Amino acid sequence: MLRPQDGPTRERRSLAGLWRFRLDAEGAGRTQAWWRTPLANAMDLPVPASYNDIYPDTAIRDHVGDVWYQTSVWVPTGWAEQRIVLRFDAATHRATVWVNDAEVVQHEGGYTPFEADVTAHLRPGTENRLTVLINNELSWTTIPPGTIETRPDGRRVQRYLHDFFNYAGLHRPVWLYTTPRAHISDLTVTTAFDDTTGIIDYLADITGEGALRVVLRDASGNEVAAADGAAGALRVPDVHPWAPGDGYLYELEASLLGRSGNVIDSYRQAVGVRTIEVRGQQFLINGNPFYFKGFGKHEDAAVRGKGHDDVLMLHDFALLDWIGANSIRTCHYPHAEEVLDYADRHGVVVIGETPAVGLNRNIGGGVFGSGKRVPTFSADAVGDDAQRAHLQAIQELVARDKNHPSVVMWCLANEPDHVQPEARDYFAPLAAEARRLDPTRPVAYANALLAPPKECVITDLFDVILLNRYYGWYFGTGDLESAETELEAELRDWAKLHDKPIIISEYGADTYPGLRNTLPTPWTEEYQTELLDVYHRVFDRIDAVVGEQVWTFADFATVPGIFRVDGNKKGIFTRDRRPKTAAFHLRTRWRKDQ
Ligand code: GCB
Repeated sequence: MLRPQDGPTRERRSLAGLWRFRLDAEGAGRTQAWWRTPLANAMDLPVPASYNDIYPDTAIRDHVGDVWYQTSVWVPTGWAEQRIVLRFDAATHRATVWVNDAEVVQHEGGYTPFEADVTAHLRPGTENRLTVLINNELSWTTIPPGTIETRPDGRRVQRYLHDFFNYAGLHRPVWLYTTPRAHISDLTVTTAFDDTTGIIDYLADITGEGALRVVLRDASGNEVAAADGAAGALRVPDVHPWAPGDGYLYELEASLLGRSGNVIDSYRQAVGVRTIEVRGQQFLINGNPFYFKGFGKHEDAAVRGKGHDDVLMLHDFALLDWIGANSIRTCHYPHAEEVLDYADRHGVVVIGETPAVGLNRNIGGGVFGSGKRVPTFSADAVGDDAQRAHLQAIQELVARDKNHPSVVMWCLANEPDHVQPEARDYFAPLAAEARRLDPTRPVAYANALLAPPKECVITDLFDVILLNRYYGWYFGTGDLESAETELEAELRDWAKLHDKPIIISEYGADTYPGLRNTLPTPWTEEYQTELLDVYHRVFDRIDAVVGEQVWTFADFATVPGIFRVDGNKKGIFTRDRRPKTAAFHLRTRWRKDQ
């Protein structure tokens, strides 16, 4: 799916700003057709942002159900001959959209973009009303799943098994953009090497008539290759590869040409030439073993919740650079496309994750249950509908991010039940579909310690083993000696059982900033630092370990609970991005070879 862009044949208009907003707990707006008139009794709300934390009002923060957004847009008369598209980069978790009186699109899934051709519904030269109904409910048919509890007083409370606050709203930019009527509708690029020559395979989808021509330019703007046709291969001698820490990008300009050679449409696509391969227990980028250093990371901040913000994004990347991280996992959902663009340009490696988190009735909010197993994959919990939603989430993730060189692997789920035999039937088609859609990237899922390695029924469906481990925290709290021996024994088991690389995709300890002790006791800054040391000693002794991603980059919001002190505090940075002691420690380790 192509991102909106400005260019000789296209124009883009951001709809960021203050919209009108209204809660609708009773669902009255659907029957009363609130999209037909200016939204009554509305308040202001910024887009993009989560709506939950803007006002100090629990009715908004904890709202379950429908909310309405509305704005009005002037469409210039100059757009009259163009095709006009309305695009939402994300609406969490589902949306219905009207332009003036017409419903134009519905979308399910809170973290991938969707759009509608609104040419027939917008009136150029006038002001147009745009209304969005958003619903934040999670159920056993949604990804991520959840359940709604009705309290004795009639209040509906959203419950879920994942460990982050259920922020909702228009989290990412909203665009109106134009394309010519005949246009380039999609582009797919994959890259390879023939010795020092880069090979770029491209495939364009075209709507309407026209001939396609592509030109590839290097980062200085020099043309290095060109081809004609909707599909083909470009060869670039002495190619400058994209590599971790070296986000070198070429630019592919695709032009749709009319009979006389006139440019009907043109689209520019950044291309990083690189390969990914899993060979035995190694993860190779451009044929070189790569070791992941970094974090599982949320999109989360005070006030804006999960709202995308360039200021915060840049600051986060600056901190990643400061600490010497080379990679992130986009926990636990696809992050904003701006994040991937930045990672492409700066050589940051990304594990892209779907929103399939909490598919496990034996863990709640990161906390393990009683040990008595409850089935997760069943008709009354995660069943066929959830699997269909999960499949769609995978398809939309790959469609959105397939061309990003920074994305080196797809993580299809975080901590699903991996022991229940039905997990295999659930995951086999999903892994197969991810491979079919993108044969160039490995697939994985992040494993929680539910059972010893040999009891996992799905590892062989995947290419890389991602392990989220909490020895010394949830298991053997406070006992770092046992943590070291148990972690090592378990990792050696995995390495013996499977000829696959292992990444520790989560490890860490809640740490209350400023809580200090001469003895490392849980929640202190000393404990976080020592726990990381223990894990690092183990990683360094096991060759199959090809990466360490600490949980987590920064403290983040969760539902209230006795395990959470104003949110999850496993951040190496606080929620306002101040370093805890462990940050300096990690910096020493991660920067030592740089
Ligand atoms: C996990 C989850 C993550 C939680 C974390 C924790 O295993 O993957 O979402 O936040 O543990 O801190 O409990």
